[in-house]
Amino acid sequence: MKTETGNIDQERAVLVGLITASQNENKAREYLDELAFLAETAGAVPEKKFLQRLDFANPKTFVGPGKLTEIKNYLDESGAGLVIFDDELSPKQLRNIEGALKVKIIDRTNLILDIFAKRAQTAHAKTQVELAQYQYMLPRLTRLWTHLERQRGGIGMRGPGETQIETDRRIILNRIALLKTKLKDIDRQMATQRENRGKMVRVALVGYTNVGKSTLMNLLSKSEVFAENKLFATLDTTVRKVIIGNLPFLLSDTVGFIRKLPHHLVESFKSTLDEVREADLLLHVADISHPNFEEQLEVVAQTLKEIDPLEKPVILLFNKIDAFSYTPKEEDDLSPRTRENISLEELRKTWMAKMQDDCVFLSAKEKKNIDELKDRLYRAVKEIHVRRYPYNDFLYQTYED
Ligand SMILES: Nc1nc2c(ncn2[C@@H]2O[C@H](COP(=O)(O)OP(=O)(O)OP(=O)(O)O)[C@@H](O)[C@H]2O)c(=O)[nH]1
Ligand SMILES: [Mg+2]
Repeated sequence: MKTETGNIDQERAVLVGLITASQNENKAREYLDELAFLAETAGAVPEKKFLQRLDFANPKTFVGPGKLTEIKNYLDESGAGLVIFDDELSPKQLRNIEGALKVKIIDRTNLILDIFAKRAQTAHAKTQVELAQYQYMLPRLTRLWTHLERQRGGIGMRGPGETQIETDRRIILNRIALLKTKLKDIDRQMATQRENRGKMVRVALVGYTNVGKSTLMNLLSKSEVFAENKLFATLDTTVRKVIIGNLPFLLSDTVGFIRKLPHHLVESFKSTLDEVREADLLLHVADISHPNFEEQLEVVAQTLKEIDPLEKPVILLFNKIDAFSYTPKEEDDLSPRTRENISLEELRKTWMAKMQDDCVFLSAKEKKNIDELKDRLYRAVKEIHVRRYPYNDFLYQTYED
């Protein structure tokens, strides 16, 4: 389907975010960096960032009128053709901002949907994304039509009649219903497939996007799952059989999470996430070299709670220790310690205590501490197996060589 963002490939982009009571300047900057990474993943070229300090977003134009003029002046001078906002814009905000800036406007939700649409490979992922896109589009229909009118160069032309919008709404509602039925059918097929996998212990890799889940999957299962330095490299779940020390289990690689994952997307990706829901053990992967890894851990924990309120055993995997850097503090420096002043060893102690040893610090890329990971994984899978088949001593004698 035609996405609402249109083609933003190679488009020079301006990014806009807010500094609020709950989002200090450092956080806001990190969020804009993440937005820039998202924009690049979608093919745009971010070239300028605007931040404004506000208690809450302006209900009419997101930023205040002064900032909007500043952005407009920049656009006029530079010729950049795209503005990306770091939050979901209401239909009203979108319309007003578009009217004022007269260039293509997209928001964070729209950008994520666009990336998902580009990356979707299977019929399943495509259907899920299309559903999310239509759901996003529905309340914004009026704007879509005004958009079309303008493209036809109809200055002063009358907007589309209510009936036109109504017809279009009905078409989209029908399409949504159809996609939902289609997804239900696919879900049923996939549930059967999962049942057919038998009673093997199931382990799922979960985590923020770009932390190295697929790289770990490839390492553990010696398979070739697509991994690269872009956001949302993985959309479809891959399941592989892995054997550690003669103990077989199923390992699945899943879609990465992100801050403010569009609600519709979580909804429509529910079946992809069944893999997570039905897992016996979760391997929560984090990128310890990322300045914001602790918040990323929190975002993932929250999203997991939404998907699956049942508490599952979790092992935390702190990946990318090879890329971890820190600056030791001078002894006479009395300013408060920041994340940059904390060593890997200190982090390890803190998290080991917090997780009661249920964590492993490793590097998937440089294959550091992989034996420790395999050992930890073996013990965890075995524990689940023993609990499930308490009388199956025979199996255990053969598994433990
Ligand atoms: N420095 C370093 N980079 C790593 C490590 N593990 C993975 N990477 C890199 O991190 C990037 C993302 O890796 P992926 O395995 O695609 O990450 P993912 O979590 O599957 O990402 P999504 O599927 O997009 O959610 C790639 O460029 C990897 O090469 C590591 O241990 N150290
Ligand atoms: Mg991946």
